[in-house]
Amino acid sequence: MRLSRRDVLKLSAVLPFWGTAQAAAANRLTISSRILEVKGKPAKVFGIVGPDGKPGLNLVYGEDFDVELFNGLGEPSAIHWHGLTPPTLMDGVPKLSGAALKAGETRPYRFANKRVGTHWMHSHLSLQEQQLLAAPLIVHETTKPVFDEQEHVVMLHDFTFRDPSEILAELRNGGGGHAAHMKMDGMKMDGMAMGGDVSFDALLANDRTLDDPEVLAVEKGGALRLRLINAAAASNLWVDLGELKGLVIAVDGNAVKPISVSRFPLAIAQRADVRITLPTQAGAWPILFQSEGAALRGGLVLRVGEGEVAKLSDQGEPGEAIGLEFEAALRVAYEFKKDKVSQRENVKLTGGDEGYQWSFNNKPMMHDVLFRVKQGRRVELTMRNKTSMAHPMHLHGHYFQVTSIDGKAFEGALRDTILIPAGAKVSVEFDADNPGTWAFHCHHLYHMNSGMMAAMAYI
Ligand SMILES: [Cu+2]
Repeated sequence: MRLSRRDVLKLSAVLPFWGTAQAAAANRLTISSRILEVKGKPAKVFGIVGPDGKPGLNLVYGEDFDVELFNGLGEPSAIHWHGLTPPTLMDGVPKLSGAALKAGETRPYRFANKRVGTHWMHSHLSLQEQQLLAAPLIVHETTKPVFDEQEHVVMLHDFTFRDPSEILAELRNGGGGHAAHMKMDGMKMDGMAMGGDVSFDALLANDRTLDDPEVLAVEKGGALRLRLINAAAASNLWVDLGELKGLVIAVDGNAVKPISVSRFPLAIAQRADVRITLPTQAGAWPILFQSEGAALRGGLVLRVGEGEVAKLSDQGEPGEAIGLEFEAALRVAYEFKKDKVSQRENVKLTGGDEGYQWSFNNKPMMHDVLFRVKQGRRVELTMRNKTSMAHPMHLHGHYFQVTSIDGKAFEGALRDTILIPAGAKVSVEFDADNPGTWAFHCHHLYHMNSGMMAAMAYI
């Protein structure tokens, strides 16, 4: 006999040995710390372990999001389900969606999940994300793959041996990479240092550095779907497929018209699904992730048969500044029916000069309401970047369509995170269909913790 959850609830009320009146959640996730060896040195980092003992969670479309989250750290934490559109109280942002989880606390998260695709989960508290407090969150379209293809998730992190609070303090005191960036900007060195203002010790792909990379065995002539997640705290990346070609079939979990690529950008917090058809001869093909504006790179190796894996350096040519050319080439996968825009909002991305103070419309924000929307409206949000750095902007609880870049309208991708390069103007549209108060912020961790953390409320 198969019991529904309601049956179990009823039964548990009459069967005292079940111990609790609540049905057990389908999935238990544990926030824990672990020791990771990076470049021969041990480092204490965090992680989120799923029901199968592996990082994160796999769901199938149609299945409820049903999680019991246990905080196994000796400090508070809060986990946001990046890419899902839960009710506001399940969104995992302290101050906006309830309190953080205390050390040792267990909390249920239950809601009807309406999203499919490559997503992730990460801490939304203090600087924990820099300490690798993140994991994949994959919602498969179907129980069995529709295509005959191998699937592999690649989680990317920028890693530092330093205490992130020290890095933030240094940035605020006018030091670190940011100082160099500001200086170069003053000297009008175009195209330089548009990206990273924090320097890192390693760029990890599934916790491995490029000098000791993950080697993925793939079939001769087979099809591979890479689910790439840029979980870096402060590094926009270039994905380089080298000699291989791939089709980007989804961004931020949402299908796009397949677009052929060998190199494309993946901003902080964004995801991309890339379908690669492998060569028919034995060999080894590195997939590289190059930091924007820095030499540091990471990667993994696809290996067919007995292909020899060459030694790779984790230093490459510094990645050029990421623009919006790739974004402008993306198209929503299907005829997208939408209402006429009934509300327009304009947000200027500002600050970053004195004392690393970032802001929206010249006001530093930490959970402050930046704008309000009315339920049922189609909202156009236009972001203008008045700063000298790029900002990956993320709106919680909704997904949006990219509809205009620098004044040029198009039917772009559906996303939850969009990179706004320095000087750029980008419009997105979304339906105000999920009442609550939602985080709207820059996903660069140090910008977010220095004034670029606002909220969108409902009227
Ligand atoms: Cu930013």
